Amino acid sequence: MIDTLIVVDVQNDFCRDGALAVPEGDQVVGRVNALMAEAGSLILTQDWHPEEHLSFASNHPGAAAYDTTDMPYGQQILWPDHCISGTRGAAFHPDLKTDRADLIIRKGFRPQIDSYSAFFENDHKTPTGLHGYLQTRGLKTLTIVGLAFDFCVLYSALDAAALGYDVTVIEEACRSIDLDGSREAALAGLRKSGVTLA
Ligand code: VGL
Ligand code: ZN
Repeated sequence: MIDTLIVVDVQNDFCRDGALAVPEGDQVVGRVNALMAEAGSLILTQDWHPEEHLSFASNHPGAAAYDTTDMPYGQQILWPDHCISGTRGAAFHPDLKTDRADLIIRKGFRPQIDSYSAFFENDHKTPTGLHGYLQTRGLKTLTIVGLAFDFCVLYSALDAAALGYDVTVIEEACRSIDLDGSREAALAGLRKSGVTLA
């Protein structure tokens, strides 16, 4: 039995043929559906960017995808255009059983700042509202799964642990982008922060 399940960004653009396809991204869908069926509370996140979002390489003249740039809040990887609000790429994977979700939280909608974590934008200060929601519902034990393990799942889990939640990540229900060893770094970071890897 899972107390509160947070399903991160299982969206078309992170799956096969998507704009920012995570290798084997679709393969989590079956596993995630099974976990959702046994969750007490269910929250989904959705990466949700305007076209002019500054995490897109296309909005930085001369830049290529996967370059990095300095933003006021720190270093930012520049991504291919992805999860543009309202497009098919931003929609959940068609086989994901979303109907039981209590809450869908969208993130990354401010043009000037990216948001990997479900809790805070990449300045680590601007809240998404999820912490307030969980607090007011008294939900303290979180299981996090989804895409991508080494970005949005990672930062969500680190923030949750820092906020005092009891956090488990089920790695087999996640897949990584794995940019320059980011998967290994994510595993190490999660272990160090007291997140349970199941
Ligand atoms: C993500 C890169 C850019 C993710 C979102 O969901 O992990 N990664 N936007
Ligand atoms: Zn994004």
